[in-house]
Amino acid sequence: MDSLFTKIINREIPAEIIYEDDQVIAFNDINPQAPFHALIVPKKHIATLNDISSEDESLVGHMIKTAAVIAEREGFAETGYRTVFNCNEHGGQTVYHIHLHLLGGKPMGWPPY
Ligand code: IU
Repeated sequence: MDSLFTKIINREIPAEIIYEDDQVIAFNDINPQAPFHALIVPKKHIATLNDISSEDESLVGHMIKTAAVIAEREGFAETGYRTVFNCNEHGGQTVYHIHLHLLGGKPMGWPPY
């Protein structure tokens, strides 16, 4: 069955898409935890970080580079931002299609709990 994010990629459910190329899509999180909160999602379905294979390494690097490009475009690259991959239950993962959270626009706390 398609993941929720595959449905967004296929335009079967709506999202505010802010970036797209042949490998990834990025859209605003529906429950933002910062003034700016987007998700960078690979078009290839990979359930968790544990399922990344060696052939996916450049794709994951591209996800991170995309976060940096969006941060620059949004104007908070210099002040800074937070990127997060949640993995499985203890990591707080709720959607089983890997995604990189990009949060910006305010100072972030640490540790994140
Ligand atoms: P998590 O790392 O798996 O917990 O992140 C899932 C995110 O997906 C979470 O921040 C949700 O607010 C977000 N999200 C979304 O943007 N659109 C949706 O339709 C659904 C969840 I369901």
